[in-house]
Amino acid sequence: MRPVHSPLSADVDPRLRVHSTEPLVGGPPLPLLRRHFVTSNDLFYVRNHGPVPLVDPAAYQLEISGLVHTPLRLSLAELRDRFPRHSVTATLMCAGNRRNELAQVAPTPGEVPWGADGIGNAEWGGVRLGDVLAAAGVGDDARHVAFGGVDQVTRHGETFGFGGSIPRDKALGAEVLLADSMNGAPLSPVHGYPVRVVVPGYLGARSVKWLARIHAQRDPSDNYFQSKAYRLFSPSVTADTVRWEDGLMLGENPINSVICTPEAGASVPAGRCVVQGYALAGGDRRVARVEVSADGGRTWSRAKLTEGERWSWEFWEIELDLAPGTELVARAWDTASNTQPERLETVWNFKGYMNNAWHRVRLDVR
Ligand SMILES: Nc1nc2c(c(=O)[nH]1)N[C@H]1C(S)=C(S)[C@@H](COP(=O)(O)O)O[C@H]1N2
Ligand SMILES: [Mo]
Repeated sequence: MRPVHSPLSADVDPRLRVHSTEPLVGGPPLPLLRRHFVTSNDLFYVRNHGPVPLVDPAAYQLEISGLVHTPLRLSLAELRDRFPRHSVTATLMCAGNRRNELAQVAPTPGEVPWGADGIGNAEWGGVRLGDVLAAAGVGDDARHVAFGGVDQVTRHGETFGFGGSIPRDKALGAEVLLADSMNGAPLSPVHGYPVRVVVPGYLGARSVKWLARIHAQRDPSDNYFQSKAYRLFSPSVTADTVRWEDGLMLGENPINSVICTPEAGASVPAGRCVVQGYALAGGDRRVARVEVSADGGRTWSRAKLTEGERWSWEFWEIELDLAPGTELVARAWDTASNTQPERLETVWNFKGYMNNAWHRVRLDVR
């Protein structure tokens, strides 16, 4: 399968805020994102690391190898015919979501300046990874399942594929799909056509697009995007002092919440105001509570959770009295009683991952 690359940046919806064109990276304005519980395909954030590969569906082959009893090579038709179809409504979020707030502490040079727009919720259709792994027969010694994409990425003068792995137990979960459809339509080229992995509850980087290979193995992936990038370093580490092996391997998302409307800097009249946002829990946890403050975090009120699903974000809403000088703040708890840290300083890291500090929005209240 030789990838053919094409710049598809011109095809993206003009409402997306494009953070980078090559590779294509962009997300929607927050009020638009918060309008529909299921994000439309044209507003779903895009995070690529290299050129978009155009895969010929007739030539497509998915290889399943490694610590399996029966290695498999499946065409698109075989993948669809051999395994039952399932669908899961699930939220994907980039580990870099909310990175731009971290610049208030210190810059994160060379990283995509995501607002809170690196997230989307879609109904994914396809087959269960667990069913495909069962057909191949995963050996007992396989503790991790690794994925490789068709796309080629260049970093530090070297060109290699994008990849990552998840633990075996997660890979066998019914919620993990090899998806070929997104909200009822075939995956578009930028979102991974013809097949991508969807790993609900984990950082978006594990939901490998343009999937070419599945490899059962003893250890986690040694792909650059798991062994070096997408690792969490202490706030004291910088690009100059980094020892990559010290980074924590990212996996499940932390509990997070974001205010979407009103948007930061919006002019709003003093008095009653409806505040809306999203919250997301990681792993198999759910959002248990969202609180919002209209006075910078001194007093809090509990927001109403208006819409949610097992593997999706939770939409929340609250009506608050706004006075001049209002700073709105949001924080959430998950079902394991984890909550968000107050200060950006405690979560800052030089790669800018997993910012889940209290979300603050300053308004112009008149
Ligand atoms: N093959 C491949 N898969 C990939 C990526 C990539 O660059 N190449 N980016 C990852 C990252 S970091 C994220 S956040 C999600 C984004 O998926 P989306 O662009 O469909 O929103 O895809 C992941 N899968
Ligand atoms: Mo990401």
